[in-house]
Amino acid sequence: MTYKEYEEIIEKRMTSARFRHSKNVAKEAVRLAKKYGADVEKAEIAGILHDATKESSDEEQLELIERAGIELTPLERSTRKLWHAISGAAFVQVELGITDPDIINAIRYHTTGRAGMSLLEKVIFIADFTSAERDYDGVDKMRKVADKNLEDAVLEGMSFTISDLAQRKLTIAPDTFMGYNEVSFIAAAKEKKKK
Ligand code: DGI
Ligand code: FE
Ligand code: FE
Repeated sequence: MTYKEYEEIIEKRMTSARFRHSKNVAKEAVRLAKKYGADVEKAEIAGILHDATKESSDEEQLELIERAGIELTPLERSTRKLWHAISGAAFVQVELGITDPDIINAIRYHTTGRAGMSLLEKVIFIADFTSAERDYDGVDKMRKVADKNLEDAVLEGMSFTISDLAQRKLTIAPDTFMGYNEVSFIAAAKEKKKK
């Protein structure tokens, strides 16, 4: 299937505002992929599809997850915010027939991130933070860092999410803090080398 065909499928699954977000993430993912040498075509496809199930019912999401043979951990099951990334990865496999593991993982981990992210996973993770319509406090800084260094941007994004969740006393997924620990450790080692 082509990008345009995926776009048509996505448009029917969500409000115009979220569709606009999805198109903006695809566009930003293409920009970042070109800048950092990721696969541009995969970045555009993962970008348009990343929130495919964000507006699907709980029942539909759980069914997709089951059909894809994915087992939720107890924490994942109890954190509804995390479902759409998992059910989105399931949707593109079972409904669209996508088999590329990098595209599937980019969708699967776009919300939490994780340790050992691929270049494409990082591109989608960041594009979701820096897409054109985003206007949260700190987005300017995020865009600046994303234009300088992708790893620093991942650290910035994960630190932003963890601070926000901790502030609201919400559960933090292990993938989120494992990802954070990996990139913060690497950043600290880099700083040490400079001295
Ligand atoms: O789908 P989007 O709105 O474009 O963005 P997203 O997929 O990053 O989802 C953001 C939401 O997910 C936001 O409300 C924070 C939440 N979130 C991200 N990581 C975690 C999380 N929520 C919990 N409880 N735990 C996490 O680790
Ligand atoms: Fe999302
Ligand atoms: Fe998104």
